[in-house]
Amino acid sequence: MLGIHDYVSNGVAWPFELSGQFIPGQLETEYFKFQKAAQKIYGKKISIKPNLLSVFFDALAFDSEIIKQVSSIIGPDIYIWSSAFFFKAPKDGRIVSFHQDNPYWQLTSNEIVTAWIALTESNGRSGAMEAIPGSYKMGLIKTLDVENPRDAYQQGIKTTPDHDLLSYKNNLDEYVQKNKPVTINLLPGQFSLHHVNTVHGSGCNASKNYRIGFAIRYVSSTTEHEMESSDRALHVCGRKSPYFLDERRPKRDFDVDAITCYRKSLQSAGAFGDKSYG
Ligand SMILES: O=C(O)CCC(=O)C(=O)O
Repeated sequence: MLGIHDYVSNGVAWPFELSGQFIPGQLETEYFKFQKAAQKIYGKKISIKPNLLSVFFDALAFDSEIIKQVSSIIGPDIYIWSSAFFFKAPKDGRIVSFHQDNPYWQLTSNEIVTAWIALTESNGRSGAMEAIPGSYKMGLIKTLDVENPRDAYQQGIKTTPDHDLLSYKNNLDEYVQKNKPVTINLLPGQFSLHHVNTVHGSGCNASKNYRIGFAIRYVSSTTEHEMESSDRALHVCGRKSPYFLDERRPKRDFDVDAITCYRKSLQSAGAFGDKSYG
């Protein structure tokens, strides 16, 4: 456990509790309900930006406890740049290799924090996220094995082995051997926070249960993408940015406006070419 007071030295903190409006046992059920509807409408599961299509996941992304913690880190002017489900089935051999986020995301600021919400229990056995405290202070430690991840995502390129949920190698094995990661144990309804340059990853799920996380990427209004002249993001609070075209909050699950907005958002940098994480 590393509290919010230690975030500045560690670049990672947990556990935090969602506000009382969510029943922890309901989160996993809502995930499967969402994916059943996605399967009907799109013919596949959806990983990226599900909060643009679902009233429940929209409410999670705007949870008052998360926004309180996020604004204490990046200030009052906030957008959601991206979000994703990270899904591991029981006895799932897939991993997320250790990495820093910004080599993949190519954003211009450091005012970027992820809230990772546990929809199920996440622990050492089920393939919880692990992170190296203090690693964010190193800046970018290594580059990726592709020159331009924005292009590579759009072309659907993957250079990692099949069992890695990430698409590209960040080559941090040596750093991880020298700097021990800590395990972020979370119960359903708890969340962790990590900085965009914190080294993190996760192992396989050796348990009999699902391990499902919903990761939301909050950025300050002054953040931009290095390669794009404009981008799409969802305004949360505070000052707006002329750089971001507005995404919209869904009024009902998969309603016509939400589906139209989602189609446009699949072209945004934070959609990673509609990548799947599970
Ligand atoms: O869910 C995981 O195992 C990894 C998540 C992750 O890499 C992230 O949220 O940045």
